[in-house]
Amino acid sequence: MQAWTVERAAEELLRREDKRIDGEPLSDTWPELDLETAYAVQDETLRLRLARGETLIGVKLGLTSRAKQQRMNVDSPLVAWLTDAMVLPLGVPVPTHKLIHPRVEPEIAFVMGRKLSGPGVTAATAICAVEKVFAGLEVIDSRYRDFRFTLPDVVADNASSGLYVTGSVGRSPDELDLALEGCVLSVGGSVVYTATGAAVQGHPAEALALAANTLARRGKRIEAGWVVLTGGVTDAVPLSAEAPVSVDFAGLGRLTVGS
Ligand code: 0L1
Ligand code: MG
Repeated sequence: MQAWTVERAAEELLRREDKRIDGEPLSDTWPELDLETAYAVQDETLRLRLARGETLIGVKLGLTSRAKQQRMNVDSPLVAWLTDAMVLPLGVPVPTHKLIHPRVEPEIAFVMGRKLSGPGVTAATAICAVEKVFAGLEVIDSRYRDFRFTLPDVVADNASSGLYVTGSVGRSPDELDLALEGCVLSVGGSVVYTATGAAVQGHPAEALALAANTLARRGKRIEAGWVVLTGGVTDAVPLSAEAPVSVDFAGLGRLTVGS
């Protein structure tokens, strides 16, 4: 087998995504894959996405809650990219024929009023750059069989990006205590997980600060108008044809996705 390079790995991950096939984690045959190289693969997949006409519209954090870290057996958060092709319009069924093994997780989403550049960003400065907060549901998908991966694998795979939907009404961040924002995830009307926003790094604004500071190490920043998904508040649930998945947030409202 040919040796992996950043370019080959990026092409392979996008090939799996486009053909809707999963495969073994890169690290199985590329044990030298470290975090720096994995972010280079992620950036190369973004370059390829933009070259085929997608637009960069934001960032997503992954594995910012203990629930997600424990489930995926990975103990650090990560940052990845959002493009316009990942937007699922409100009320539109999830196009499962384009996904491999979709799972759904609740997210607290920010829309940025101002740009945010690290280093040295704190949660307090981060939240001042947020214009509106929205309820979100992310439909994650993985190009790795059974979602089996190491941290560098999932970084390279753009944090299992798939699709996401946000609610129609945004709230000002000063209207809410996001650490205490209650979140109930239900499948087919039955409650599966509950949490509050504090599950996300103690406060979703901490996750936003972490994204800005992590991006700064790579010479990048969060732009005004971007969407930031702060990471799954609870573990994800599989999306099945039988039962829609809903989230009820205390202040941000309700969202449902189904196929
Ligand atoms: O597949 C995964 O669960 C990794 C991405 C994590 C997404 C999140 O925590 O929001
Ligand atoms: Mg997520």
